[in-house]
Amino acid sequence: MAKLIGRHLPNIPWQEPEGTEKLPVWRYKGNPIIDRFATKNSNSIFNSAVVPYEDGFAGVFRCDSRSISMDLFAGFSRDGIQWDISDEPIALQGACPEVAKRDFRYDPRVCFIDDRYYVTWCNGYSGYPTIGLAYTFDFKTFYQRENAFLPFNRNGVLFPRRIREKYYMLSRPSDNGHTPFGDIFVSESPDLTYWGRHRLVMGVIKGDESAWQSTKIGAGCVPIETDEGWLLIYHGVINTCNGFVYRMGCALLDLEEPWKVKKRTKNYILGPHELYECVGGVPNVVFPCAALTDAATGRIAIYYGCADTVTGLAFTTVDRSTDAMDEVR
Ligand code: BMA
Repeated sequence: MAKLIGRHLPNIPWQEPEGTEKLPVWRYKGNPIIDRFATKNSNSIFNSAVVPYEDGFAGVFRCDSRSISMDLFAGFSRDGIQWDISDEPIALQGACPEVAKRDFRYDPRVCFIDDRYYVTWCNGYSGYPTIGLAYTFDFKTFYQRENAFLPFNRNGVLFPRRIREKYYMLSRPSDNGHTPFGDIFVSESPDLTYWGRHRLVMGVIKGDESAWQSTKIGAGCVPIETDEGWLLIYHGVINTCNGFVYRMGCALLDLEEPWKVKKRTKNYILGPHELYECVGGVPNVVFPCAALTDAATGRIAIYYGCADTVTGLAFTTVDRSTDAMDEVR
């Protein structure tokens, strides 16, 4: 039985699975929790990240506007389910003008390290996607730092603590379009500015052994520390006659050498089955970007984008997710 390491979160959003639930992950009955029009000018709100904050929760949300401009918006919630999201995008401060130029911003992740909340996202730099980085103490003022990597890159996800004195970030090198390939890498940094010692963590699985993850994969939620390893919830993609289909899987990474995969799900743990996951701006997408955890009970609440349109909530436990994994071949 794996154990979650970390804080107790007695107010974690939670519903027990019904007897009929067969998959290791089950949906919140009130899904979607965030509607596409939840802010004044939004066309869609999805692929967003939340964390515990004060006696409730805070988050950074991807809202695409009705002109289909992609940007990041801050929000707050008392219960993690009803969200109050700003109508104005986050104004990033403090970066050198070359980095601060706004191009496009999407798919945020939020990671608490030491004393502050770091935000990573896919940041357009002169038209090229790379990993943007900023931090905040209060979800009101955000300070931007240097982009983490050269283009082309997406799905930058920080580890929530230093490993052997170094920061670690997962990422998925890509191209400038709707990337038809992609594996997960990890990079190390002494200071969150200079990144190196890049290592392959895991790749797609070719053939039909685990075909849902045969085209590309990318890190999803901030890795969750357990006594058996880092639990990584990620997305996997298959290319079909009808385009890409995004599903959710999980893996267990070595605590000290996080490029070493101990186990990984052969079967997906959540796929686009409900109407709001199958129909929308981009059909057939579940895209995890954040997880809340409660070390006392082993509960995990996953926030995920649905069909690039709305935001969903789903649940698992540390036992159910680790039991769903197979040994790595
Ligand atoms: C990826 C990203 C995600 C999106 C997904 C499905 O490449 O752009 O933001 O959810 O495609 O469209």
